[in-house]
Amino acid sequence: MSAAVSPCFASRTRRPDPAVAVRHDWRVGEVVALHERPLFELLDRAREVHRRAHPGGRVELCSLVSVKTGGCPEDCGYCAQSARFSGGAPPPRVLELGEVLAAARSARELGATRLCLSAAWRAAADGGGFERVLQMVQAVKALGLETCCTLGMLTEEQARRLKQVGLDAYNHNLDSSRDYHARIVTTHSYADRLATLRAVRAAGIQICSGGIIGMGESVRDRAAMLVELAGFDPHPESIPINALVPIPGTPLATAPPVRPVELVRLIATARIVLPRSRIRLAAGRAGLAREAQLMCLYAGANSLFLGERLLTTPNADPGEDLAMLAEAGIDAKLLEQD
Ligand code: SAM
Ligand code: DTB
Ligand code: SF4
Repeated sequence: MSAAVSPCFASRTRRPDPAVAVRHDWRVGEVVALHERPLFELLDRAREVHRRAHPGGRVELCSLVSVKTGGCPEDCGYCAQSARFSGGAPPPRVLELGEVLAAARSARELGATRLCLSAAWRAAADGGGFERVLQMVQAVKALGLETCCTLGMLTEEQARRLKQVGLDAYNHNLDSSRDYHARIVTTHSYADRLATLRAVRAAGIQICSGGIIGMGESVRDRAAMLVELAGFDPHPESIPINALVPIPGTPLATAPPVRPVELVRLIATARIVLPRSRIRLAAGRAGLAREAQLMCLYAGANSLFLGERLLTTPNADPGEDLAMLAEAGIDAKLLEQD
């Protein structure tokens, strides 16, 4: 055997190709047309971009902790945490630092490199709760994990304070197109969400922003959301794609399930439109066959939520997830790697 590096090994160690085109001027019609290409043509194109922009092919494992669950005043039609659809629940509390640290250690032992702290707030309120989240971020960072928060709307000052304690990323999803968002949420606007994303970017925190499919939106709405995200310069560092998990009692409780091929098409389209971003195959994996999930990873997803629970709903089994990656020969991202 020659000692030459095999093509496979080479592709695991190459640097991202700087020549991959990054555009901020996508048009909605163009993205719809891409999405509607014959499936294998779309996949071929997405795959080529993916291999060039993410040559290691590593998948990032991120875990979630809900530090304040439920009792949210907003009316997002998909959400289990809106007080409007789950009246009578006891008032929620913010977890103690020790509880979050225990969750962070378990996540790290499982192989996660990032922890996302979520709070069901309309907007992060100044005061004890916010101060405690700042302590949590600092303590989770000290364990060697990357940190992400999703606390609702943020002011520039709050974003700066989160950056000061070392926050890596902030999750705030556009969820859908501007028009369709207004049909799902009435208590805050698309402009509010964009303003928070700008505050996050201005503070030097990475943007994590994506959406949900399966709320009755059209392919055009999905494409319009990708166009909004691609308008950021640089593109958001990470894009979660959630398949609706229908929650009893919410307006979307009886929405028909998302067909896996729709998820594959959207991920492939997102990979082409947002070549360098990390695309997170987020909620909705619990009901997806292993083969469907692998198709999503093939199409360009390179991150998963690892852990038994998402926020209020069960996630895919972590042992199954690790077995799926091992079976396919996909490496998990280690800290400080592509
Ligand atoms: N309150 C914060 C906010 O609105 O940004 C953070 C928490 S919120 C639960 C984070 C995201 O989770 C939402 O923007 C939505 O994309 C996703 N999500 C919430 N409920 C979901 C569900 N039932 N199915 C799929 N995704 C969901
Ligand atoms: C995101 O886009 N998806 C995650 C994370 N960001 C915070 C949340 C998914 C929540 C799924 C429904 C639930 O468990 O309540
Ligand atoms: Fe749920 Fe966030 Fe909307 Fe509150 S703001 S209802 S937590 S998605």
